[in-house]
Amino acid sequence: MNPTTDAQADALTHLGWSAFERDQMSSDDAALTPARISTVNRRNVGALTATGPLTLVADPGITTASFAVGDWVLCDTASAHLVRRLDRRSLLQRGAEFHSGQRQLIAANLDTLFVVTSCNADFNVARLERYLALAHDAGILPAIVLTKADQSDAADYIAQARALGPDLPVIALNAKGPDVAALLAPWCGPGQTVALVGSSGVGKTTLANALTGRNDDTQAIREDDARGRHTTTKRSLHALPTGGWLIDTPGMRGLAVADVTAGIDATFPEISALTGACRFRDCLHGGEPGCAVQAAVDAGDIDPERLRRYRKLRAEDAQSTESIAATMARKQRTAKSGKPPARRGR
Ligand SMILES: Nc1nc2c(ncn2[C@@H]2O[C@H](COP(=O)(O)OP(=O)(O)OP(=O)(O)O)[C@@H](O)[C@H]2O)c(=O)[nH]1
Ligand SMILES: [Mg+2]
Ligand SMILES: [Zn+2]
Repeated sequence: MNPTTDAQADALTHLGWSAFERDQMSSDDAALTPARISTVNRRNVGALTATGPLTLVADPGITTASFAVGDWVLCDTASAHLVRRLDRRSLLQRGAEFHSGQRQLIAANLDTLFVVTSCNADFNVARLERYLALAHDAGILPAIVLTKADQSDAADYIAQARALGPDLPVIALNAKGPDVAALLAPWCGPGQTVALVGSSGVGKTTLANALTGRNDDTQAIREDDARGRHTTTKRSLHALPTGGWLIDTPGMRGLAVADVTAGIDATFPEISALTGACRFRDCLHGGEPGCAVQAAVDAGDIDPERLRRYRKLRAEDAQSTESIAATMARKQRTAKSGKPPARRGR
């Protein structure tokens, strides 16, 4: 069974392999090699094994979109065939389009999510809360990284980010400065996997380069509105000299939530702690009688803006969750009847 030597076992542990993955292997898998996906392409995936990188192809009919960067798979190295994917410790995904009933995989087996924004016009509390909801729902520790602290007074941005949660790490820095690795070291230790997410131009690749020692492309943002130019176009996994792993991602344009009710509740703990005390079990906290949340707003204990954003996310989530359920039911019906799905617009 692979790994065949101690050195290979060490190399696998270095890649982030743990008891969680090992326990999923059976004696039938003896001839297969564990590999961690480093890039997902249209027709194949790039992967790292204990003995080096490989390009793998899955069975016909299995779309590579069903794999995420960070995934563990078992492969046959001789044929470069991806045999099966192991269960994930965590999976970060987003609603692909508003209410489309589909989700897009962002990264798998993450320990920490660096939600990157800048001390400029990119900073948006509602968007940060969306990222936090996705991370919390996936059981991934979020941290807010505030870049461009060298270009303006960061104090107000730091205060707004800190207000998003008592246990939420907030790190303000200059991504081009000398202390990036030291500031982010607590989340980059051996076996740890972190991903950088955020809008285009916030400095994800600048941070990645500082942490990995690579020299991937970065590009200046537009002066007028601080928007980036979508320089990074693919997700990719890279080794850190600290023994951890880092996933850089392309700037995200939209961030829909879908089926992340628990994540939204975890993002707004001061609100979700009270919802059980509302008179109606399905209270939407929008003026119903006996609403404990509204009472806390009236008493000045809950920020009304937080409640407004919570309700908006919950409503969007409910609608997307319904679309997902409908899509799945349709797929199941199709699978049973053996008929291809009806084309849209008919
Ligand atoms: N002064 C300063 N400039 C920064 C900082 N972080 C990033 N930049 C600059 O911002 C621009 C955009 O940085 P990138 O690293 O390309 O941004 P990105 O998030 O990877 O963008 P996409 O790949 O498009 O998603 C570059 O010109 C960086 O040099 C920072 O903390 N301070
Ligand atoms: Mg980039
Ligand atoms: Zn209520």
